[in-house]
Amino acid sequence: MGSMHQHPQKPNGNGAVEQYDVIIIGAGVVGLYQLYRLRKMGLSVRVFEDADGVGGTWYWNRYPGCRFDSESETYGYSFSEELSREWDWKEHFSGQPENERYLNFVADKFELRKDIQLNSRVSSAVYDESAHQWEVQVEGGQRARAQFLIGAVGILSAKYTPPFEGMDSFEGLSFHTSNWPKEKVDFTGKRVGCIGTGATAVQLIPIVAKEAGQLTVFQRTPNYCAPLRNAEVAPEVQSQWKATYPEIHKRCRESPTGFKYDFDPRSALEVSEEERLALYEELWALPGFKKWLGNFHDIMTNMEANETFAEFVRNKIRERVNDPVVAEMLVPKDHPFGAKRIPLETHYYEAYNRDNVLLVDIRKAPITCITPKGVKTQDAEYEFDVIIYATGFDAVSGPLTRIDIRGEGGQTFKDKWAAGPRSYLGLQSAGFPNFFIGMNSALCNYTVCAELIVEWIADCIGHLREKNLASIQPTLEAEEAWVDHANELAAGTILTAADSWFVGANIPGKKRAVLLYANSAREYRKKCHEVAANGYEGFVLR
Ligand code: N01
Repeated sequence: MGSMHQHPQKPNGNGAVEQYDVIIIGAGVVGLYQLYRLRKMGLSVRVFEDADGVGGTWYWNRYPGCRFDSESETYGYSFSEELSREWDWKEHFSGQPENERYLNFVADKFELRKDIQLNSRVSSAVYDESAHQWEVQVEGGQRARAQFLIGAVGILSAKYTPPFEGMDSFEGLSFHTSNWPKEKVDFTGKRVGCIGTGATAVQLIPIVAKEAGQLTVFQRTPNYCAPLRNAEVAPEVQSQWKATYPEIHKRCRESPTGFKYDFDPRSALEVSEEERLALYEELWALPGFKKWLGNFHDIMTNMEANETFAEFVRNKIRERVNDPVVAEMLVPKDHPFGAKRIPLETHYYEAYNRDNVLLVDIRKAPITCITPKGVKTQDAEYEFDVIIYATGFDAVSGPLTRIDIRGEGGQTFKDKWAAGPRSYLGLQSAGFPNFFIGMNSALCNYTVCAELIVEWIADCIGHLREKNLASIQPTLEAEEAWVDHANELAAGTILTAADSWFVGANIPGKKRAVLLYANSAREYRKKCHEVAANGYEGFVLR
């Protein structure tokens, strides 16, 4: 881990307003590269980061088992071949400690720390229309101004904990998975409750189950989980990656999902059942997401095609769980495969074959409150030493609307996005000039499209400065057309067919709206480049 002293210190808030060319909120995957890119252009940049370290998602999510499920050689940055060659990935799907080390390595290698102020949570950002500048307020009183503001806040960073009655009365230890303590939590012999069974819980449950005295899992909706099949990276594979990184990166940039594979162009319904099952078995045996994103293309668009794979997965679950009653509880029946994010797992279903693991269906008997001793449902009370809230995030819009961002005429970003994301290309919102949304909300391997966004924003800022222009924002027409287009695309898929964070349905009261851009990442990249090449078509430059 890099040394903290290289970071600028947070001033006490009584000083003058600091002035930069660009302010970036967040030092995660996007923020770090954005800083590198803008600084190379000779701009003065300040990054404000809430945490006391860099890494974003990989700083906060320290729960056991946390790892990405993109192939490591495709998740790492592609912008520096030197970096790619210097870094050794230990596992094919790298874990949080290594990912945090990687991002710290990046921060050190490119000497990013001197422009990153840690422990600095941005509370508000207000656009000064006459000066074409953003004024940012950091908690504690510090103020800073810049022509450009970039919200590199991550799509899954605003944690959501359901407001269960009595939460504060719990006498044991409790935490949300993205606020996991830095010190190792010792579960030995403990009675542990885990609320939630999304991708996070699916990673931590098998590990906690092995350690804990008793683990009780509270499940509302079962997921279609598929085997990750992680492994250590053999030295010859590492060398092979290093020798071919340019090709690997090119392949990811050109693929429709940012991964090394494409959907199968055939329909699941045009082949014989035998052929279909043969492909399903073949995909199932492979590591990673190919079983989702390398499957017949129409499993994401056609319910009948989808059902052929959904049933295949259900049977795989049934095969792995010894108790048929528990197995049926774990089998999803109320939504299609892929309508929710598919968790990739390692020994998840086998955890339920252990004597010390109990699965509780809270769809049947919902949680009524948290008591000093544990969790109470409609029909029982469970006593715990530790409660884990694996209850997810207020995705995509949450991290932005939680900051008091005020654009032209004092309008708030929160109001602007109240009915769902309103942006052009996912990059800017009309009424908020010079504010860039630095997050990858495309359906794309995170770093792959994150790099696209960073580079697009950097080039755009470069263009404005070169032409001596004061501001850029989308026209309302371009924005409306983009929102309609994004909604139409999603409506043509099965992504809206479940109550998940994809549509904001996991947050009570949040307006249901598509939060992800469901086009092929290749098309998205093409569109972003075209818009820039056509003189920032759809934007107003002043
Ligand atoms: O969150 P989730 P997550 N009472 O929203 C339950 C990424 N990620 O942190 O499904 C009871 O998926 C909720 O139940 P239900 C990935 O994109 C990536 O697991 O709404 N239960 C659900 O079971 C992922 O999709 C990686 O019925 C309540 C769970 O809490 C995203 O992060 C690893 C409840 C929340 O699941 C979020 O995953 C981990 C309530 N009131 C995460 N409210 C990798 O890269 C919610 N729940 C591998």
